[in-house]
Amino acid sequence: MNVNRNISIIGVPMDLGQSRRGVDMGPSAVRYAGMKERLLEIGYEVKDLGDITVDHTLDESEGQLKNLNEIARVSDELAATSDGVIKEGNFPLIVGGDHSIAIGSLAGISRNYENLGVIWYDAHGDLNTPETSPSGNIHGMPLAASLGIGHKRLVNLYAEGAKIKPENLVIIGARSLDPGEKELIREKGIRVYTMHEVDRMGMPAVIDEAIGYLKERTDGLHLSLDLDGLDPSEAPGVGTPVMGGMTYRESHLAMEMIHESGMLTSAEFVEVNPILDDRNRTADLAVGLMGSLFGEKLK
Ligand code: 6HN
Ligand code: MN
Ligand code: MN
Ligand code: MN
Repeated sequence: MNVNRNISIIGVPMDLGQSRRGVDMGPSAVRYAGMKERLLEIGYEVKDLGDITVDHTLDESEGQLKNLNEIARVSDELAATSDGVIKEGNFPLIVGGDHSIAIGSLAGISRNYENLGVIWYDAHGDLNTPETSPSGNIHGMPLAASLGIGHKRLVNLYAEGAKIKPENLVIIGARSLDPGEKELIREKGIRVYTMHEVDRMGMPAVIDEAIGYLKERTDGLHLSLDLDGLDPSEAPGVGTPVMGGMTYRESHLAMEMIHESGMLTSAEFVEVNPILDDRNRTADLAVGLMGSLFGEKLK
């Protein structure tokens, strides 16, 4: 039901936004798991644009922010690349790398919409600022930066100021929020379905409600899927696992329902770390979820 049948894959082998090595191999692992073939089989035109170059030798920190310079440089390139993909009329499918890359994807993608909607499928809120971050890891900050809050290098990346609006954002699966993130959620009135709501309402009601809410106010929809949104028993290859996550079945259903909405205009899959994985299981899972997101038929 996605209108756009032309997918452009962008790999971003970024590992500077967090502290576990190996997540830079995420794009390779996901390609190895058959991403392109899977999408071709469903009937899409698929172009793999290859990887954006990341210099892993750098280790420059600015105050509380680890590796700020290289992350900002890569994000800027990713922003230009994803913006270009949309301007060519194609669907950007971005594969990480750690979640700091979302700063770049949202900066580039949001240029093309008045009100870009975002579904953030994650155990975490990624709403920290240099002041509230417990770790200094930029992968915990991309949503705050995209909302215009945080270090000016990240906030003003590719274009000045906020890239998305708090009312156009829905977070699903949160179960590890830092105190500053909770405060920001309250202050901005961000819609969050924590695991409590997922358990209580059930995934179908969560997605129905989220889609209904976003449909009224947005003109594009980006899915940012952090594999740690799923339970670590099903997605072990992630750097910051949190128990009590969404299941394989709930996640496939969520992807199928997002597909059925016909609203999806871009997507990213992040935090696959093959070094921490069990025989590429998490990359296989990511590719399976892409199948559902892009409308693979069960019968
Ligand atoms: N992710 N809230 C923690 C931090 O360091 O800011 C963890 C962030 C995890 C980020 O998984 O994309
Ligand atoms: Mn590295
Ligand atoms: Mn995340
Ligand atoms: Mn996470």
